[in-house]
Amino acid sequence: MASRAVCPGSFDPVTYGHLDIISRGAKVFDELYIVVLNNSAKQPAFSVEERIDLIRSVTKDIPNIKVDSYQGLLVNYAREIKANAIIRGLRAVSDFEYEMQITSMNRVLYEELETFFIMTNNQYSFLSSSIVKEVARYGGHISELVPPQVEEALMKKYVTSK
Ligand code: COD
Repeated sequence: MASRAVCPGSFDPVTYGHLDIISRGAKVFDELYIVVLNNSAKQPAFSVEERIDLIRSVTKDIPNIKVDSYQGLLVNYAREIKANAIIRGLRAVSDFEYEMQITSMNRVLYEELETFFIMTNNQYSFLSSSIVKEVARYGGHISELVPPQVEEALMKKYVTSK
C-alpha cells in the first residue's frame, strides 16, 4: 500500500522553512498532501485560494505533492483522503508544547494516525510566516526567506497598497 501523509498548516504565506519540510517529507512518503487549514488563533493575511496558488507554484517541480484546503478538523481530512501520517516541522523548544498538545489531541480523535516531526534546517530555525509578514510590512528585505513568487505577493499586499 502506498504511504500517504498530510502536511497541514496555515501557510500564510508559504516560506522557505515550510518548503524545506515539504520537500524532505515528499522524499519519505509516496504521496504528500499539503492542506491549508484554519488555525483559530491566527488571522490570515492571504485568502485560502491565494495560499493554495502560492504553494502550487513553489512546489510545481515536486511530482508526488497535492495541494488542498479543508474546513474542519485535520483528522477528518486525513480520514477522508485515507492518509496514514501527519508531518509537522519543529523549530525550537518553544514549538514543542503546542505540537505536543495538538498531536495528543489528534491521537485521541484518530488513534491510527501517526504524527512525524521533521527538525528544521538550522538556516530556517527562526523563520515563520508571521516574521516574514512583519518584515515585508515595513519594507525589509525578504528574498532569503521566501520564494520570488511569494515575495511578489507580499510586496503587492503590503508595499503597493500603501
Ligand atoms: N522550519 C521548520 N518547520 C516550519 C518552519 C520552519 N522555519 N515554519 C513553519 N514550519 C512548520 C510548522 O512547525 C508546522 O508544522 C508547519 O510548518 C505549518 O506551519 P504554519 O505556521 O503555517 O501552520 P500552523 O501551525 O498554524 O497550523 C496549525 C493547523 C492549521 C494545522 C491547526 O490549527 C489545525 O490542525 N487546524 C484545524 C483544526 C484542527 O484539527 N485542530 C487540531 C485539533 S485541536
